[in-house]
Amino acid sequence: MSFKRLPPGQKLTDDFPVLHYSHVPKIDIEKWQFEIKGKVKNKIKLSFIDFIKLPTIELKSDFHCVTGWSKFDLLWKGVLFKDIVSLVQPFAEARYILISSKDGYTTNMPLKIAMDDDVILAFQYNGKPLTLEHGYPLRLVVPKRYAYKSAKWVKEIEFLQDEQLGYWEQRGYSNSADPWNEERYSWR
Ligand SMILES: Nc1nc2c(c(=O)[nH]1)N[C@H]1C(S)=C(S)[C@@H](COP(=O)(O)O)O[C@H]1N2
Ligand SMILES: [Mo]
Repeated sequence: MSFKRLPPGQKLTDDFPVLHYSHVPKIDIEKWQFEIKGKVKNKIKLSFIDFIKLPTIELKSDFHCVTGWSKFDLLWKGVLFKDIVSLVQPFAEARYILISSKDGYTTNMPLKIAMDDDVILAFQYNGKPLTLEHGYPLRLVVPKRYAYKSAKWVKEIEFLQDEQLGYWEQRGYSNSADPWNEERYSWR
């Protein structure tokens, strides 16, 4: 059976819609910090200048919002999440992550999912810095999950032994969120 690039129930769009649960936060790039905390050997706090000194890559991936739109071939530049993981060295009991954003949004996933080789902390889209509405200065991109896992305005990632649910995961959206299996709601 061939792999269907467009997941079931999704419609392809050419533009790049902007979607978030609340407001676009104010960002002061001078004061901005990215923090990794919790069950890791090397906790880190990086300014934006230091973050972009990490080894970066460019990659293309698709994007699938649970409300039904998908977009193909988004070009991101940033740091692979698994490179961050090598840097912070999680303890063996760290099995989950909780991502927190400047607008108060949170989302979560098993560390294993975030270790996939297409999961990136992106600071550029299509060769330009992220726009504020798409998550400036830094967003997570998790192409194989519905886009509510792709947190914008990321400021903190906590490594956890026990799972903690994020904003939509607490409100009836699927925790696993696999688009090809149409895991949209937690009561399915
Ligand atoms: N911080 C934050 N990240 C977020 C959201 C949000 O409300 N706040 N919404 C999510 C949802 S549901 C979607 S579809 C995508 C939309 O990303 P975009 O606005 O760049 O298209 O952001 C995700 N990341
Ligand atoms: Mo979404």
